[in-house]
Amino acid sequence: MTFTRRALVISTGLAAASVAGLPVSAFAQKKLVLGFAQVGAESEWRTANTESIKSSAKEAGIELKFSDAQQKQENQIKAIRSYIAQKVDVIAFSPVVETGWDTVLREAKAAKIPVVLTDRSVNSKDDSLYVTFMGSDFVEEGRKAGRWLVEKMKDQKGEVNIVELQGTVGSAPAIDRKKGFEEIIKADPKFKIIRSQTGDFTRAKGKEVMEAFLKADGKKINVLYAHNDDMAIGAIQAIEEAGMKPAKDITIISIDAVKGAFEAMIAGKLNVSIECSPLLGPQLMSAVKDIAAGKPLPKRIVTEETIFPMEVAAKEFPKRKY
Ligand code: GYE
Repeated sequence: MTFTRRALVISTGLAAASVAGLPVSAFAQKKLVLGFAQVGAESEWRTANTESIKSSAKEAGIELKFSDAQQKQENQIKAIRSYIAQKVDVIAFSPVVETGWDTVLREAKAAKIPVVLTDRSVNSKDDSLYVTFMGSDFVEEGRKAGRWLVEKMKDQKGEVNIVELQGTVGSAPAIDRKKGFEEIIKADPKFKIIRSQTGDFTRAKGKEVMEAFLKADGKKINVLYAHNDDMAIGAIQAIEEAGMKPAKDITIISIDAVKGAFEAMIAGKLNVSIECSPLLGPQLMSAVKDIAAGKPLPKRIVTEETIFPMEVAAKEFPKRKY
């Protein structure tokens, strides 16, 4: 990610009387149209995120044009171009990867269509290309995972061999969750990441890659760090099929805290899940309305989150919304 909390206080500088060069009244008189270019449907998190965006658009009376890019950047770029051609009022998207967006974002800017980033950010030098970025602090999520592990293993004398299932290559959550986790565990040389590979945030790939890890290292593996719950759930299956006990023979940490993770924790198969909220819809709709009303927005809106170890899973489960 290119910017940090520092950005929280920086406003967009949008003048109250006009939005993207149009008078505010032009927005106020008609139903707002939002074009949203979603990443895909790769995980339980993503499904909950899509549902949050669709239902809150409806509730807010905003017309939503929605597309699913099937985890391909070229599809997202195509969708954004079609929203520009359709002259929507606001474009929002979760960039599948961090880089390669400047051209299409410049096209949106030239067409005077404001862009909101949700969930994932872009790595661009020009932050005038979007109004705001709302979503989680992925580096901090990685740190939380690391801190939980350091505490859990504090009495462990020998080496702690970790395998890592990374998210989509080049995506902000994969880059940042790795970075935050490494930053914490490097304080003690007993922690060693012995293998690290992408499972593309899906159950199927999480299982496949874990099978390969187990084949190569088997009983040597002490810990699995998965960048999301779905990959951890896939890996749990692989661990069981290899005749080992998940969360006992191998300590498992993952991120998102979706229902599937709670079920796994309650069944005693996952040790901890770090929360990452997909419920960004209401926030996005209010940002769309604020933009239309010419209100300035903070450049960065950070989602507040916590962590759920397996010991609290049964108690917390009924309260979970995704
Ligand atoms: O953790 C993962 C999803 O970008 C935060 O994408 C999101 C991540 C989430 O596929 O499950």
